Amino acid sequence: MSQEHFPNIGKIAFEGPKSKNALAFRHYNADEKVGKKSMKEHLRFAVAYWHAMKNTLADPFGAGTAIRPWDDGSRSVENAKRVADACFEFMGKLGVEFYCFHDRDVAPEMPTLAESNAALDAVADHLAKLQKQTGIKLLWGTACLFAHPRYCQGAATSPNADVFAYAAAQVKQAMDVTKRLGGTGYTFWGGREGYATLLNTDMKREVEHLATLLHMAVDYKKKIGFKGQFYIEPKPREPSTHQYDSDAAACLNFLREYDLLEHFQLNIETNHATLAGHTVQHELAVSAAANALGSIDANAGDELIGWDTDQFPVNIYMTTHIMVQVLKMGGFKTGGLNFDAKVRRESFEPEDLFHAHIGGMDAFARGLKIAHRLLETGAIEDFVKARYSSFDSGIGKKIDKRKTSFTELEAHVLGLKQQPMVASGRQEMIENILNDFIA
Ligand code: XUL
Ligand code: CO
Repeated sequence: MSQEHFPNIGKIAFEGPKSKNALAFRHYNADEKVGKKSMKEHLRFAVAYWHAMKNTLADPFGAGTAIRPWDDGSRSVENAKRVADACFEFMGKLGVEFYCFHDRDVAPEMPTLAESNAALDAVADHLAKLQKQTGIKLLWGTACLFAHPRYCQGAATSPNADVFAYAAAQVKQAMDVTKRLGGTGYTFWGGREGYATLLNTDMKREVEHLATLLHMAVDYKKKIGFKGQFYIEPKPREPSTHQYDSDAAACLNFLREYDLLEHFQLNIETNHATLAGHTVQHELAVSAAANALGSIDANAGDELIGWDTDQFPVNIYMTTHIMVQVLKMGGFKTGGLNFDAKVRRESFEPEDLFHAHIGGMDAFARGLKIAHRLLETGAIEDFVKARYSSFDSGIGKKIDKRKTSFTELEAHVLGLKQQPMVASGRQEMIENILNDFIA
């Protein structure tokens, strides 16, 4: 790391809630204990290489605005190494301990697979060096199977077998590199695994091909001895009209149907949940209930814009809801909070990358503390437990244990002296309790 890429910015320090310094943390205090673990152990923040380092901030209506002095835009290994230097300087100053990348973020796509592989290998050597120097680790790697025109009709679900093979080859290399860099996970986001119209699509065949690719990935994982966790990242649409991995429930069903469930967990992204018509806490709860909540792509959408705006998470209610789910499952094991978020097109200076991540980290630090207090007092949990207590004994317990029948239940009801009376759900009271903790 020869040249400094953020010369005007030093190490971001925790200065407490009263600080007026925009380049300081007010709530994220890495080593402060919340319960048994420190904040950094709970939150396991990661920088998303594609957004932080490679996003030009173009949108469908205009060119990129991002000023990124360390990136000359050339498809060279030399440029890729300089971008990596900038990324590690950025993460070091921010105090983020993990990063995530696609193969084509860290290294350029070349005219042939052999050349692309060589470029990626060369950059991976450099990344290994930077990881060693800084202690920063790879949360997960992935392959970009959606940007190149060859993938315009899908990768594993392309109607063309050579394209499928290309995707497999790319995943192979990306897995090799992820293993080499000690990645704790590997993510599959089905970038274009879906369809634009059913009129030209053999859906069953395409979904089977997707399962085939994932089975081969499982085999290859065993073959090379990669110990990281596989994740699937659900998203309902965009770029396709319909994506096969549309939400957590669809992913879990797909994984079960094709005997893949034991090999995969889910990487839940906030705004993908919203696009699927769910809250993020719903998607997290569905995943956790299946023991499959692995990692989180932390971002946010915009209530007024119906597409994947990938904004930084600043809503304390949302970070609280997320951290409640994370704490309830006993915390992350291999996963973490990956900021799959980009600064706005209007926020084009390098410094904006710091403001964005500081905001996201502070919002999650607050969410963590609030969620911890909430769960510790049991204020809401106790209410929920009591709400279902009729299943803890008597006929309820028999239902719970599947030890009864329609005949016995009919007799039970015939013996009741009055109509069943369900207690109030007290939604408003519970919402008020939550507000008290957020205050
Ligand atoms: C796209 C998205 C991806 C995945 C990784 O919406 O979220 O960046 O996280 O491929
Ligand atoms: Co994502």
